[in-house]
Amino acid sequence: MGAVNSPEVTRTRPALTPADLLELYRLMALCRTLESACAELNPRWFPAEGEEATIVGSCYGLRPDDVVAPHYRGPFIIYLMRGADLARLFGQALGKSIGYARGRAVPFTGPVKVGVTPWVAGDLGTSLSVALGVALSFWYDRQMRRSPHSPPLDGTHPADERAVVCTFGDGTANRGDFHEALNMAALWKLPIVYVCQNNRYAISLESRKYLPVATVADRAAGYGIPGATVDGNDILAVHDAVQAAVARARRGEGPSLIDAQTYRLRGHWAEDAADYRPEAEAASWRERDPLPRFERRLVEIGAAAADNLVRLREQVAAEVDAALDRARQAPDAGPADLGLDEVLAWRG
Ligand SMILES: Cc1ncc(C[n+]2csc(CCOP(=O)(O)OP(=O)(O)O)c2C)c(N)n1
Ligand SMILES: [Mg+2]
Repeated sequence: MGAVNSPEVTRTRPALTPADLLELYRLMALCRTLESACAELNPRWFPAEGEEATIVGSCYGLRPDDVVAPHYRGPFIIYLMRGADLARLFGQALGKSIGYARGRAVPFTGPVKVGVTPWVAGDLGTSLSVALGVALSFWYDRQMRRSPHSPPLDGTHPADERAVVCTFGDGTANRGDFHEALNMAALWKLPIVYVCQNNRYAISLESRKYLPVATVADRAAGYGIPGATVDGNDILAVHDAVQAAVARARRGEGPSLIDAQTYRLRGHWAEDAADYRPEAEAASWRERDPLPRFERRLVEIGAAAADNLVRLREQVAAEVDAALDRARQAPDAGPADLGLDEVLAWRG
């Protein structure tokens, strides 16, 4: 059975401006460049090349007071979109003292101050529960403001419309945390959008060996929430579907589940040659690479000239080089960065 594409999720949003389209392209190019830099630095980096349309499209256009709980593959571009500093993110990947967690957490975690959830564990699925907690806190604030004991509301409070976007992998969708989180979110109509960054693999296992349904979005019916599959290599399709689901969450109508179908162009880790995948399969997905695809579309619709896009890519490459230099020159995180003084109190 294919997923029923609920109208709540597939309804078209207002058009993006030409400036938005260029920004989406710049962000995708930045994502690709910084991911390949991280993969070069660390053979155990989880490269996101090929998944940029899903990653950027899901998180573009959110409000600063929304919260994103990102998948571990490709979170840096999301942190940047929310206001993080690229050199500090590279510092994070390199275990430098300028890294946001100063060597104290998994390298792909991000700064909570920009409205993202931290990675509290490398255990897959736990991030869905943390995201659920954030959505619950938004819901709770809303209930408190509407309680008969609160002062009367003067129109809708903007904070009542905050939403959470939670992205995760297709393998992670089989964790118990996924089912518990979606069940509770559906029951209480929590303001959260679940986006499966479905790259068809969990390490070397292909999804047909662990997914008994055609798409992850088929599971939405089991929770009584809208579900939709989208072409995860088409940034506008992803953005449209997620924004429609976010609007629904803001209206207090509850969660949605979107399966964005994409492909991991590289291995699970940077050093993984991914030779367990048929070459023809990888080749067919390389033809659907979201970056050149969006580039062709921008040129076709007259939103950008090809040379403009080349210049944008050059600017992105220079930005990544400069940030990387700054991170490399920073001191390594050392014992002082462990911050024992922040977690232990000594009695003399
Ligand atoms: C609870 C748990 N089980 C297993 C692992 C080991 N593991 C790390 S990444 C990964 C694959 C996850 O696949 P998916 O969710 O599809 O994300 P992708 O790597 O494809 O982006 C697995 C099984 C883990 N980190 N946590
Ligand atoms: Mg996967």
